[in-house]
Amino acid sequence: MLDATRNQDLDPQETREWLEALSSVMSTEGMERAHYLLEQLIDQARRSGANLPYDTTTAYLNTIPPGQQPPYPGNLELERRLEAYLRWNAMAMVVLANRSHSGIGGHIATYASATTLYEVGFNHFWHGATEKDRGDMVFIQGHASPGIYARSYLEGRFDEEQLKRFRREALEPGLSSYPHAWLMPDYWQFPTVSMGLGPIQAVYQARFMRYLEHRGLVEPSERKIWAMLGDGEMDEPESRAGIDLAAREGLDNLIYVINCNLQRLDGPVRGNGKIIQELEGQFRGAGWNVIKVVWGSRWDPLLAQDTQGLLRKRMEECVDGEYQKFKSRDGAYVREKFFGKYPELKAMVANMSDEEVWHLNRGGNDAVKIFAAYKRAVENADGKPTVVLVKTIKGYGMGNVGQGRNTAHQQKKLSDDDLKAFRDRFNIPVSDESIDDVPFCKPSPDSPEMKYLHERREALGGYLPIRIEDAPPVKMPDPDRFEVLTEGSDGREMSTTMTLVRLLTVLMRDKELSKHIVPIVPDEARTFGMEGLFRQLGIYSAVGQLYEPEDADQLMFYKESKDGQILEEGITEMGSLSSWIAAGTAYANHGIEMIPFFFFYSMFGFQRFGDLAWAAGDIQARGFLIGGTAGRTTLEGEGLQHDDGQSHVYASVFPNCVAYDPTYGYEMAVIVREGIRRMHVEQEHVFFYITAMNENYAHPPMPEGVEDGIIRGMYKLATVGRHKKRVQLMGSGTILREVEAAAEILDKEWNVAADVWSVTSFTELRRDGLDTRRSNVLHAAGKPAKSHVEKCLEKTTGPVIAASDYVKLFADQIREFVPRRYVTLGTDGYGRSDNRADLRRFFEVDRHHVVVNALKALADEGELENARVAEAVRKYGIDPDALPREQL
Ligand SMILES: Cc1ncc(C[n+]2csc(CCOP(=O)(O)OP(=O)(O)O)c2C)c(N)n1
Ligand SMILES: [Mg+2]
Repeated sequence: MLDATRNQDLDPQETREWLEALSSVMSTEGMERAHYLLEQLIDQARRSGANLPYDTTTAYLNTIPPGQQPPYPGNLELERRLEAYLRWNAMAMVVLANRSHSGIGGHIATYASATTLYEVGFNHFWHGATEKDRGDMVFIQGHASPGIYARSYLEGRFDEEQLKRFRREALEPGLSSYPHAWLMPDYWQFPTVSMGLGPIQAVYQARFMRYLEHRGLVEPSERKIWAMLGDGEMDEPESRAGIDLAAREGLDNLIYVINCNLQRLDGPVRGNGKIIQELEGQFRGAGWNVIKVVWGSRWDPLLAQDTQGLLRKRMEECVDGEYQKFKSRDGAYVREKFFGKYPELKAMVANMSDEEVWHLNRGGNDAVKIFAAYKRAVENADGKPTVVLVKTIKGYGMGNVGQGRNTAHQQKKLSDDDLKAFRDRFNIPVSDESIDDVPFCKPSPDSPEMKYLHERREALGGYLPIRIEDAPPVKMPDPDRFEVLTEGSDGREMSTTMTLVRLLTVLMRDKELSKHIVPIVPDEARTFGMEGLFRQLGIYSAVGQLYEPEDADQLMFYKESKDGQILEEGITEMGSLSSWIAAGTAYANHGIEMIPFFFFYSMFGFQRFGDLAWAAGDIQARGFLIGGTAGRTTLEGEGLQHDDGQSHVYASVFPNCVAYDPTYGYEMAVIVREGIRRMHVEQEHVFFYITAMNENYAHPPMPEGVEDGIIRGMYKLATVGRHKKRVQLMGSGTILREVEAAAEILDKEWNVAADVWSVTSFTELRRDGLDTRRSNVLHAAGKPAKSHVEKCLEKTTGPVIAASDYVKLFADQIREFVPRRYVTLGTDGYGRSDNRADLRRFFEVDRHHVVVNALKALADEGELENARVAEAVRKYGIDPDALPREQL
């Protein structure tokens, strides 16, 4: 508990003396000295045993006092006019879209609250892409996109027809609801609309820029990363997840601007508190520069008069719920409720009209205040990231239907009266007759406004947002680099993870290729046997290595260096994926193709970072995601929270994720080679998910002619036995080896022959099957095409049995394309800890269950007596009455 007397002044005379002393130091010796003295005083008190509660917040005032504000370099009058047009057009887009299709959605209130925040950025700070570099990276609040489109319209980048296709993009080109690089690849850079994914991505983009500089891959530059964020959005854990890293890494190229309009979707962000203060405390505590822009210039004279601190006290004691309500009412209300609480304050505004009281503006509606904050943020070079906390008004200018209303976020329709009020409020040249059409408006091309708009962007290097893809492709590595795997392991037992690490080690010797590679691990390198790379490649650290590592005398010591190549992220899969996204989009953001390999525990992959991976697909990140220790039964002894039997199912729903579950080293080699070719040579917009296991076994050399099948998803590995009865056995990942063993048993013990198929990707097989089917439907009169699965199986006989280390749904994906009886085995249910053999038996994917299911399929085909199946169940000691695994 805080001491109750803490904020009470027990001796005002003494207080004044101390404060005067401080003022005198500030004026004669400067701020630095004053700061030093204060630190000394606090230190002395602490050393004497005082328990001084640490306050991370400052007064509820602007961080930059009026005296320190730089002169405004722009033409405020022209900017104000331009803002009015932007506000109108952004609103018109949403209103028109919802008139033609009620329910199409869109947001007015977000941009209305943030217009000036964006305009000061566009007019004075945000650099476009030039010959020198690609300019600043600006993460735009997703719901503000109508305003950004409105600006592009004024700039001539979009015409009215395009604006009319806002949120209508399915059958003809239109404007996406939100920033989606996938849908507007020449325009949007960063998908942000899933709350919280923008802020974390921004941190890692800022860090990756430093990484590229330190590795000498790009020139050091003044480029900044700006993240425009919502105050409600900051509640997402991901929004704050990267802020400690940003401070630790000294990312003074990173600026967050948080639009504190005090509201989220349903209502106030912190009705009973103050979001600005809360965020200030958190960011200061994390080591950021915090710049608060709370009050607009119209408050300056009042604050200057506030010698007794009563106005400050009132500002401090009001909570956000009240501040919100003030702006949803009128000047008389503010006079009564805010100033009216204390007679002295009431007197302070006695000479002001209600109108003037109403126009006491917030920081976020004052370009001068915002400019001062942004300027300080970009000039800051003290090794700290900066957050600008700006107080704004949700639905500003929307009048009774929006401003400060709890319903503002969802407001999409305005009546004629509301439109007229909006028009009058911003002085838009639309007549009463035409107001019902909500026409888009722009000043004439030779007007001072339009000249100014273009001049400003020219001065800053060009229009934003813009996304450019012109990175040179990488050169395909020499084919013999892959021989390390295609020639087999010569009987040596190793895991597919080890095969991949071996391949990576060899690829790193290719000087040309290796500079593009970015290995990323979330504290998991030893798990995957990658510690050898620590020494070989070094772990990236912005400051190098300031200590002698404990294992310095070892061959594979823990080497950190400024030009280190490995990103050792610590235990953050979200952070690591953000790094992977930054690397995987370097082709667009830096003009250089990078090849990230992110190794993680597969269970903590898609299941944990699914939404961020969705954003990675949207942003068209390219690279390899490696799900290590994958499969429900390959990981011995770990259990429920670690055993992954579903990541491939998650991966299968990402439209541009190409996923493989290889078994043998040569399959791994072919897949990685294909990944490099498709993503980094052909520059397709796909990413690869490859599972890698930690079960050791020998890897055979690559058979002839299987490469195409490996890539397509299945190929014939072996034919076992010569009998009349025949089955087709499919397996993927480590379970393929159980399937191979089952084929031997079927041959030796049951006189059944089997063709064994290695399925490297059920998911790719399904895609091919669906494409084939669709094409046959649409070209019904032509010769029907066949899917790869059909082509593989058409010349074979016997029922088909598939087993994998994933839930049955994984193999079930191709059911439609299997021309005969199809039985799938998989690991449905929660994982548990045990050894591999027992786990496989438990989940009914071991060789004996494959045999029993094959026999049953033959029996169902009438080729075998059911009694023989029952005999097999007995023979292998399988309990016929055990509960289904998903019930255990
Ligand atoms: C992860 C996620 N959850 C929920 C939403 C739905 N949503 C969209 S906007 C919004 C409120 C945003 O509030 P805030 O961040 O304060 O933005 P602003 O007030 O500036 O509109 C919510 C809940 C979302 N887009 N993403
Ligand atoms: Mg908000």
